[in-house]
Amino acid sequence: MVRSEGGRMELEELARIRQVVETKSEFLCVAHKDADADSLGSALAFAEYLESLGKHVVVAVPDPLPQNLSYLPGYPRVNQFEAPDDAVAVAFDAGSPDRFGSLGERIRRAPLTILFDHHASNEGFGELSIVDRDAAATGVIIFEVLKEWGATVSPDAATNLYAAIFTDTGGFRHDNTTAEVLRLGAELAELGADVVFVALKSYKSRPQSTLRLQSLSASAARYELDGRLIWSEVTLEMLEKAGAKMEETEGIIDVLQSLDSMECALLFKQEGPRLSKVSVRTRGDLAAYSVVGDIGGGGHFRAAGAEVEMTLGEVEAIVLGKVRAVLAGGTSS
Ligand SMILES: [Mn+2]
Repeated sequence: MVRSEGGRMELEELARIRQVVETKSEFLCVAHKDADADSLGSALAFAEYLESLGKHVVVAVPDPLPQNLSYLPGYPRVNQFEAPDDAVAVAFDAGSPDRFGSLGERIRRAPLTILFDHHASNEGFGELSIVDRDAAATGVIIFEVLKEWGATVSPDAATNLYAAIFTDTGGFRHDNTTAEVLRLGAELAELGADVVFVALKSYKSRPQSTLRLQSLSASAARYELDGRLIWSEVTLEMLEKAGAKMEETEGIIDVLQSLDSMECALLFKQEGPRLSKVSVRTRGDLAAYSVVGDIGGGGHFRAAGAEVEMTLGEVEAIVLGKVRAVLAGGTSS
């Protein structure tokens, strides 16, 4: 069931969205910057539904194209055609237009924006939105919306939605893995989602450069406060040494957060001389989004991130200073 934060049905808002879907003919479905399977899988599944109603749909992702998601059904269509100016923008899986990178401005210019999201830090943008902070993935919301509308979910759409839910739960391992989520996974499998293929492509298809980068970064990890804080970095030098691209950093934070004693895991990435990123994972009382809120980041309770125009050293000083103070202060048990 589609619901708001308090569990109340969001059916009125959904009816307004339904009316837009029925009356408009041009749509632009947009995944966020550094698109993940939740964002792009949701966009592709929703686009397929719109097309089944005879709509003209463009699916777009801000540059660079996420090659690691090329296994998602419908991927070759991404960024193929320019959407007309009057297209309704449908944004997936992010809390602010800024998260849509080079397409953020395009979304702002659209005559109407519909947003589907599950981020705790959602700013509430878009004229129409379904934001369910309790949903494990945006893919959960899209699947529930499609069911509410009586849509036929094809095997391709099921694979896209399964990939969305599977990866946003860390392969059904994170705290957001509930009985409901597992049931949705089973339903999607019954609808023809290729669950083995999704697992293979998500977690068992890494090139050697990715493993080399992972080991460089993991061996550079620092352990503080009796292992309650673990952090590392990916520098431009490491990327060169491993022969890897920045998009290959994805699994490193999972290595860091596998530490038994960790309450906060941080990975700092040097994207340029004055452009850096930080990924945050937490266990215990510490909210991941609170770690990066001061520097314009956001996310969920257990996972968050930020991109900032700072040197690696600058962002490390700010974020580490904050986390050390919070953990040492005993706010986190
Ligand atoms: Mn998501």
